[in-house]
Amino acid sequence: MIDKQSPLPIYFQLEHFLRGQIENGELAPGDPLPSEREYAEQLTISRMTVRQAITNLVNAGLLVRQKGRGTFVAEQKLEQKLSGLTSFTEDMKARGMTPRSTLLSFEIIPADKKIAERLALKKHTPVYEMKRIRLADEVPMALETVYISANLVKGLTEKVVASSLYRYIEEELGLAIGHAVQSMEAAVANETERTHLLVSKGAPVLLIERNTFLKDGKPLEYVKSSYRADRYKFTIDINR
Ligand code: 16G
Repeated sequence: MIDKQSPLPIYFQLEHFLRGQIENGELAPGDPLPSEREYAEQLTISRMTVRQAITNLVNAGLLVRQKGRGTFVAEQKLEQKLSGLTSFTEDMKARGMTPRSTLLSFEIIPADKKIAERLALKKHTPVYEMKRIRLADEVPMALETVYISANLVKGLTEKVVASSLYRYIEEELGLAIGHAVQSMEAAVANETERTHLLVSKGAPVLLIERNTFLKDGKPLEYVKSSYRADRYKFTIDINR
């Protein structure tokens, strides 16, 4: 698998070989990688060269280094289309995964300036604030804070928000959810995100803000979420 006569650098050949093994499933998500020493001895190349190949694959998100444990094949990212206005529960069920939420807090607070603006309410109007960890097959995927007008969405309970908010809004309250405006930006996970998403220092997250409206144009929710960038990949269809 390594051709020392080739003009291609040796680290590049090894990187290409490992990439192939990951793509064809010979190395599966979660599998431990042999150590740098083993590769170096087996291929009679330097450990520096092995490290270069592995570092490139870590940087590309195909491998993960775990302190004191070694290097592993990364989990595949969940691919999420940004074309439909769906709920977390719907997204996970559509993938055959089991959604679950851990409710971190649930209270009624007076809307501050930003929340009031996003929900087209007067400042200090009561809004529900709920913080949830969203899990798929028991793996934490996102940390989410939802603000919703308490006068519009009545009767919310901890039980409701521990399952599906959209289902309650549509099926129990009969409100028609229309469209949303969403933004996304990259950030490094802060301490709260690291604790709840079980990621290490320096891990990347995708910060998403969603402002959802009912079909009649009334603002329904303002949501701030942090998605694990190591587990999520968003795709968009674009037309010319
Ligand atoms: C998604 C939405 C969030 C919505 C939630 C409802 C994004 C960025 N966020 O997580 O706005 O409140 O679904 O989910 O997509 P539920 O019906 O499962 O409670």
